[in-house]
Amino acid sequence: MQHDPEMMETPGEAFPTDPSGLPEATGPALLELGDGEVLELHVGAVAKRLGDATVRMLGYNDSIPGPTLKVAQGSEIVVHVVNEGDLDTTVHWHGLRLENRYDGVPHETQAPIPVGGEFTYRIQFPDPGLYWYHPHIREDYTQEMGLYGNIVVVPTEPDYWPPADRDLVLTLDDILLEDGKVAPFSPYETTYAAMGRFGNLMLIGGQTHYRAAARVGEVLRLWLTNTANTRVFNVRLPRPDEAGRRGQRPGRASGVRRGGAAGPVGAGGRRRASRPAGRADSGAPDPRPVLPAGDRLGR
Ligand SMILES: [Cu+2]
Repeated sequence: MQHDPEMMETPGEAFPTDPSGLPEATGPALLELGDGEVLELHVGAVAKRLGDATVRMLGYNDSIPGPTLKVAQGSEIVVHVVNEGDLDTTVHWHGLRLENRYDGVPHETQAPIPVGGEFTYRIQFPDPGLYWYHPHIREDYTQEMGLYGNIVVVPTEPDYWPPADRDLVLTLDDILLEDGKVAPFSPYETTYAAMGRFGNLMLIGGQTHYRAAARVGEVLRLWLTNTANTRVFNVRLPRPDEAGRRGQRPGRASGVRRGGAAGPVGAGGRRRASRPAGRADSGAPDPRPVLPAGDRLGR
């Protein structure tokens, strides 16, 4: 039977835009989930600061991106989703091999979760790597509004990944702001063909000015998920001397060599990052910021 869920399920004249009184969006928590554990995942509206604007967006558990899930290969978790978003939703588990009935395809593998409704997923992780989750109804709107999160599946085999001191698990996104608001979407139909539109503000891990610091010689492994619904990103790490010129804390990353050529991040084992080139004060000791341990994904 032919159906057009986009046309039938979205109520109202326009999606709400007022952020007042909403919880402020947080950054993603890193949730380590053991075999059989239950994750409560709540879809709801949040207030998010983007540059000078505070806009109404949607978050999983009030965060943008949603929580980063860290699980072991071969494990299985239960995800209980409660939908208090703006419209029907499902959660699709991007790239995961799982039971079809939990794949989050509306009408095909499950009924949409109405606003005020809930659904329980049973998610398996047979393969190691980086995956992500997002809605599968009106993702032109709901994904742009912040509904996406990363999943890292840690391999059973200890040497499956090259060694790294730390992992940074990030999302790359863009969002279109006009007059201090997220540019509107039609509540009746997918507004942009091919499920997307270009934004004018770039978001790394949900932040407009993401920064990370690393010690000289430390190997950082970057996990990047493009959650933009149409943009392809040209990713580059700032050279240490560039970071210094801008008055930022130097961000030295593995794979960044003098001259700005970026090698494969995290591949090929340890490599010394270059020191700032040609700085008059090069005799000064390198700052060695204390790094948070919370985002370590090591086995
Ligand atoms: Cu997907």
